Amino acid sequence: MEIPVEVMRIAEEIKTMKLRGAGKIARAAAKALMISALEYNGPNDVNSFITYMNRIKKILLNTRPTAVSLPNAVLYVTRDLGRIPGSFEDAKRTVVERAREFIKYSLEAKKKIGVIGAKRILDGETILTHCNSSVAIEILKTAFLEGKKIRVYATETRPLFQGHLTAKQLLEIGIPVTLIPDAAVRLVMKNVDKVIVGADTVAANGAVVNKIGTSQIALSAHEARVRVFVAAETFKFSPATVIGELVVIEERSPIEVVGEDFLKNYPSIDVRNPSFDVTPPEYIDAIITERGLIPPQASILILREVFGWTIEDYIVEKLSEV
Ligand code: RUB
Repeated sequence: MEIPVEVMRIAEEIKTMKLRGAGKIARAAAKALMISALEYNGPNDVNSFITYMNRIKKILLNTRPTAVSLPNAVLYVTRDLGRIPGSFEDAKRTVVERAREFIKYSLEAKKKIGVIGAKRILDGETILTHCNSSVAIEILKTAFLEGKKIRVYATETRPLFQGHLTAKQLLEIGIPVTLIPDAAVRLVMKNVDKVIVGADTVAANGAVVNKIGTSQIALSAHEARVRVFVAAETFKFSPATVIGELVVIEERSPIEVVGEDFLKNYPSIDVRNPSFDVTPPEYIDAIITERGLIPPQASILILREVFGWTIEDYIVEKLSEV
């Protein structure tokens, strides 16, 4: 059976970053699975349905490699399809229900993090943020709407300038914002009270993978004794890191860094474009999740809580499924 056009469009938009941000791509993947189940018109048996869903799972899992929110969403929606009692209609219905559940949970988690995170912001503070994290922005928005007079430094976030989006979104909310080049972070750090960033993946040891440049910002904050907060829903915690799997860092086209002409004119210059980096837990003061604020070292407890105490079995089983 053909993959629905809308599903292919969602996968393409994640790949080309028209849809971006770890939370948004997770919800988009859940939506794609829901559409796939709703539009399935192949043979009426569970096995054919599972084979079809597995094809879609693969397409979605191959869009972008770093944010664990995406595979976590896919596995949440499609877990144990073969073991659902009843007819294949029940399996279909379960996929649709779980996708809706995930999307709802994810949107509510963002709101909760906004409320929890805003408690850490004091009236008059200056916050620095990086890239374009909807969850970090939710915190800033909540604090602002609570009446706290805050200012924000937003880094432009080369090479794709997601910081421009952040600056525009903050402006819309009414928060005074100053856009700075990424390289200006250390210079302005003396005027910053807190750093708040999002996350694509949180590892079991509390290391945070986020947009390239985050670890330099954390280093600079550490030097200036400025506290660093990471806003991350629990579905951004990576179960596979519990058994030592490494997070794959996406490496994008060098064209995003220097443009096509430069690459053509200087073919022997090696240009690299790693999209994410890893901030060690020592440089993070707290991770703000919808379950509360935790020290990064407690990430393993979140993983145990969310994925169960038999997490190792869970991972081995899930990894072998895809
Ligand atoms: C986006 C990025 C964001 C996280 C968190 O990178 O690094 O900080 O995804 O976003 P990209 P959110 O632009 O490459 O997707 O808080 O919205 O989930």
